[in-house]
Amino acid sequence: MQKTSTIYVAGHNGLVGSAICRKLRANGHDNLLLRSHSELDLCDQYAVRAFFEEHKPEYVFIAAAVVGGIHANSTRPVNFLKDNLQIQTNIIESAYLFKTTKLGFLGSTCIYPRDCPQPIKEEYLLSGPLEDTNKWYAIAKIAGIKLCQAYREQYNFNAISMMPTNLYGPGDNFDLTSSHVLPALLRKFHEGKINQAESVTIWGTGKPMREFLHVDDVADACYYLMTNYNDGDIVNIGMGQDISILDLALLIKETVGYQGEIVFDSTKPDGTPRKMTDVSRLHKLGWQHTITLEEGLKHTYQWYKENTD
Ligand code: GFB
Repeated sequence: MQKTSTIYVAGHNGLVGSAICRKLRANGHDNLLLRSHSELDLCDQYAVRAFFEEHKPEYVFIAAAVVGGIHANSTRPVNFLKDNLQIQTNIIESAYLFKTTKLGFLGSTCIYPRDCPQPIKEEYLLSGPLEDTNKWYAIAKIAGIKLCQAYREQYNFNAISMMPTNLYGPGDNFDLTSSHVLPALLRKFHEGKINQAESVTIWGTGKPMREFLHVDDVADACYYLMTNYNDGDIVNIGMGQDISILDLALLIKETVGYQGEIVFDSTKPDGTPRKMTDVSRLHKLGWQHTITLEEGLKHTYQWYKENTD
């Protein structure tokens, strides 16, 4: 990617897209092509095609997707499956048709089977049944990977697929019904502290294990792969360390300075028991994370206090 290359970041207002834009700008790439949802509906095939025909971006990051936590995933199956299939298919097809040099597709580690061995190697894809609470999203993302691979195989189109683990950071969604666990708990403990609540409720048993990578590390890895990797095989983006939801809650409680109790809502699902990436492929390619969970949490909590009511 040259400094003057036209780079389209689909989803630039989202958590990952905005971090990718920060990374690109920090590295001197100022020729960014950005469209908000109201300016370009990515589910509209004709609008996407017209946009690509007019602007012919040389590089494309697909960070646009319908995303959400365990509750949103289970309650909006059509959006998680249909909208994501449309968004990614429209962009990949148009990028190929209008001669984009290289495309980077962002997936998720929920593509892997629910009960696969840990840490999760890239080759475990499609080796077993998916987790029920995120199967719609997972199927859409698997289709996106396969479409990138199909365009590479049939037309030699340089599309790569990157699979970030659970991520968090500034610009995250803090809505308690649709968010992921980390922003939800930051908000719950913060509000518990402000309101001097006796307890804060966390969903499920607290036993599931998750891996959390700061979004600035994710953006750095995506940039690294876009500039250094040209293969059809998927690449995990993670730190290779996980933590139980209860330990995460305790860490957030301490970061926020909340003094009350933690209680569990066992009517809410746990989801996948464990999801930790094997990052040896990424490490071999030359990239490692730099932001620890403790540092990232402090930074994100600071951002939350400065940017939300
Ligand atoms: O982050 P999360 O919503 O999604 O939930 P997944 C992770 C774990 O945290 C689950 C528990 O065991 C939740 O029950 N949890 C505890 C909470 N308290 C809360 C809370 O207040 N809010 C939320 N949201 N969870 C997502 C997938 O799975 O991971 C997506 O649904 C995507 O498709 C994403 O792949 C990365 O980690 O279970």
